[in-house]
Amino acid sequence: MALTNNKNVLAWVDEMVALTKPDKVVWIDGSKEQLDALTEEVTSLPEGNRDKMYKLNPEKLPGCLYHRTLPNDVARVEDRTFICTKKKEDAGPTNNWMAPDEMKAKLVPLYDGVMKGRTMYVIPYSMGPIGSPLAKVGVELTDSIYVVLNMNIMTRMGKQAFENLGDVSNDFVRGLHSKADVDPENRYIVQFPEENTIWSINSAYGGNVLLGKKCFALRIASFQGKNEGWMAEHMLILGVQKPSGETVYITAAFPSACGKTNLAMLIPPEGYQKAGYKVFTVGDDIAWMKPGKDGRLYAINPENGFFGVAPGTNEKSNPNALACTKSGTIFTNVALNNADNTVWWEKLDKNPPVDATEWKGAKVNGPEFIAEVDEKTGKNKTLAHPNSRFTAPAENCPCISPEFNNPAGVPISAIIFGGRRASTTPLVYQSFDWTHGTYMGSAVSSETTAAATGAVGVLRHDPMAMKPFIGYNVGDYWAHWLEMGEKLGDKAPKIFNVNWFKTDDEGNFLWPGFGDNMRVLDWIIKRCEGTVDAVETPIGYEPKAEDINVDGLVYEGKQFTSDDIADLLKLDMDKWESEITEMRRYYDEDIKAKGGNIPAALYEQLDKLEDRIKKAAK
Ligand code: OXD
Ligand code: MN
Repeated sequence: MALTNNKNVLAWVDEMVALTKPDKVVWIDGSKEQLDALTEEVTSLPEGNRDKMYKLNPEKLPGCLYHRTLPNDVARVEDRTFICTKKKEDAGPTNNWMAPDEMKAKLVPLYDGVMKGRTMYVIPYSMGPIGSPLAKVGVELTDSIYVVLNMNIMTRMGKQAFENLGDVSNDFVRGLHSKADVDPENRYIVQFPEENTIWSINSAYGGNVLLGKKCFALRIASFQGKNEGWMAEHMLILGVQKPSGETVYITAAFPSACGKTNLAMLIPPEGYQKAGYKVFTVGDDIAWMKPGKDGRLYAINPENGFFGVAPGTNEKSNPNALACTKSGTIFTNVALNNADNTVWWEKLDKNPPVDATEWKGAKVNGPEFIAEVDEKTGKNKTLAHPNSRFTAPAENCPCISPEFNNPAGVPISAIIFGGRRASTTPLVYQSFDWTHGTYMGSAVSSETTAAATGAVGVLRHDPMAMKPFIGYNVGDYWAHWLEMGEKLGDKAPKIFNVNWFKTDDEGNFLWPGFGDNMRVLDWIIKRCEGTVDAVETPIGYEPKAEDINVDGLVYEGKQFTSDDIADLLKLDMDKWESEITEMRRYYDEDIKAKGGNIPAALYEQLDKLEDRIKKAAK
């Protein structure tokens, strides 16, 4: 039975039903009975069925499910992701583009009758707390129970989502997903920002099919934010509660594999804990931010769960994330420990299960399998896929913020950018102002590592960590950042850049990272409060070495000193000259020459930075 009287929703569902021709249409109300029945259905599928999910050990992992996707369907597919605006220039140089009509002409035949013999699930969901002025409604149509069960964790799903919409509004995002034949040749993840519409076909893997996440909350929402005066960003949100009881909120944008979930769930070093500091998680991946009545920038996490990378998550690296996965979690493409029907992934612990099923479904002797070398890649085999995931409810998180469901969001004091840089970029520095901070965001780049194929140490530009997620022209996106700064004026958050990944000549990390990043957050908070000085350098404000607290910081068996901090802050002007040359090339060749409207203010920032660096290099 339809769960809304909203005519726009009903008309669109009818239209999509006519196109995809399902045998049955089921509206997802979000009730426990309905979700339990779907769980029974999908776990009762016969062995070998592509859609099958498995129940895990009910004592050790209550309410947890396991699923594996096809080996050709294990990650987001940026080369098959499109922004379809009427004009090509509106998609800009960082997106694949096709005209909406042309794309629909291609996709309509793929969707025509694709749900024959299947059920269409109509999923109403809210991105953001129900009733929040910052929240938005989406409806996803899908033929996958896996999607329904994941959306239940990642969003506020069910009929209450329609409360925000009412009977006449047309302000909802229309998402159509079909796993179709999971044919990689015909896999498309398509955003039509001008129509609030997403079409995804031929994938059954999380990032491509949970349409509330990257497709809506970043690509479509960034476009909406530009038009409506707010920001959708690839940022974690955390709160640092100080001994006084006051909490300072910070967002941070890092490219993938740079530790966003770890920072969001940071456990402060003992000294900080004893002094009364606590870190609370509001979000680990996406922030929607809008100026509040008091003129400050407020953020909500539009999601309701964490879609995290499993390998590398362990009791030491992120005990809070691990705790999130202990109940009500869906695991995708990790390995199974058949001895007790639990899960395993690389670096969970040092004991791979002996009786294991690797992520593709083969029964193996875990330790022996890992020791084997893959002839093609020369790498050790892994039991879990490197991009295997957990989908865990936010409410499981031991350090979830008490403000997580606050409809007003949390006021942001600082925005941090960062990437993985072996050299050049210091541990932390602050922008001179918002415009300079916007330039810093546009210059975010991260080095490829030995773990990935291709050359090592190659810079990959990822402005604001949003390269795959900006739903319009990157130049207009930067202009929007500048406009937001003007609107916020002196209430704007302060902007910082961090680099946890500086190495010595042998490639050893110079900074311990993880919980000790609290020491850098401490300085950032003091800068926001105006209680600590800084050194003015050509690239921005740096801490005085002695202002980064190293009490009790023992790294690699040795007490960390202010001299070690000084090393992490040292600027090599030759390297910065190369950095500037590369940034100018990036702006000119990768962005401007390809139709990116770079704001003059950013070119000015680049010129001024170059001047300062050249003077300092003399
Ligand atoms: C990502 C993710 O790819 O969050 O950024 O899954
Ligand atoms: Mn992400």
